[in-house]
Amino acid sequence: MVLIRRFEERTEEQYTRARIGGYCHLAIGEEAATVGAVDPLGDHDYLFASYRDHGTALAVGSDPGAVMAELFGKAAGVAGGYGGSMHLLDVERRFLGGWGIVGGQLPIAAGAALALDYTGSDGAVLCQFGDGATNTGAFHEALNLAAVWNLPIIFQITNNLYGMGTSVAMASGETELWKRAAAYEMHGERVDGNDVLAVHEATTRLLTMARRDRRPSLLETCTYRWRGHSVADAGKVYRSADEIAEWRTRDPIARFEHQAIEAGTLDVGDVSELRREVDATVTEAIKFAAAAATPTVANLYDNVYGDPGTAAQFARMDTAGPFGERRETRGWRT
Ligand SMILES: Cc1ncc(C[n+]2csc(CCOP(=O)(O)OP(=O)(O)O)c2C)c(N)n1
Ligand SMILES: [Mg+2]
Repeated sequence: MVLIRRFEERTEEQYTRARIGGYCHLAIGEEAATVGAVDPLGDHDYLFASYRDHGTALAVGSDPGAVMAELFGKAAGVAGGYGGSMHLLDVERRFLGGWGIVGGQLPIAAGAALALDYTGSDGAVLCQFGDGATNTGAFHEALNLAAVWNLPIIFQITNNLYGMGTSVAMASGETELWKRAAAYEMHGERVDGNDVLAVHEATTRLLTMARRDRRPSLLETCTYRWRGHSVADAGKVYRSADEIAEWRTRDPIARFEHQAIEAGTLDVGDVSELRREVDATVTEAIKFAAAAATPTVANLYDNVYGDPGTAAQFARMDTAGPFGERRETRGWRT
């Protein structure tokens, strides 16, 4: 959680230095909802996330340097520099993305769960998404399929109370989002998403339900994003300063730090040492990303088309004209 927090703070700073292009969504304040759910995953389980995915990649163990390099659009990034902030990926760790379309990952995650079932794997799928995604058709289609096919999947709503600038109260007929599971006779529950131990306990239990009992579930983790929706939004127009201040008093990291010190698992010295290590790791990640090479245009269509013939066709493409080969375009006009 400390790594995610520091990584996000430094990412914000790097964005303002124009080292990161495109969209950039920070998850400061949501660390416990991410870590508490990702940590219980085992060697055969798969993970999906929304575009607010930096913390998810770090939680699954992706190299911070490769994650930062992806944000910088560099070839050494986790998606070769092709994906950027919203499309982080670590297939080796079974993290199948970062998805930019709201709700887009849900049917794909259900498909992955079907594949696990079909191949007789004992793995399960954890699919994370925002409260806004629960009002898309894909949410209902995916939950319905998961229910009728008994798929081994946990649908995790990271309820941070807002879509871009629209509150859950304004957008949802039922604001207790976990109750939507009832429409599919699926197990649903809500936990405090700023309590890492509560999220961990619920996810561990629901993973067992998915793997052993072949029962899908809907887990709502309630949290708050401290920053705006993206770096282009200050996040202060549609919510009050009091609300933001109130949620900041429920800092998930400070809370766990307190719990761990009380329990004698950590002492104050351990915490400062951890923070020092994390600072160094993130500084190193930025240095690595800044020095890394950019991808070449010639490789732009690698990994896009399965047919090697298509890739060869694009390799011959005139870079000045986006659609079609130079030879063909000239022939067209005469
Ligand atoms: C299908 C679709 N519609 C609209 C958008 C634009 N959009 C990007 S993020 C977002 C809000 C989503 O909110 P939520 O699911 O709560 O996730 P959060 O940003 O809070 O993590 C919207 C509407 C999109 N990316 N995809
Ligand atoms: Mg939201």
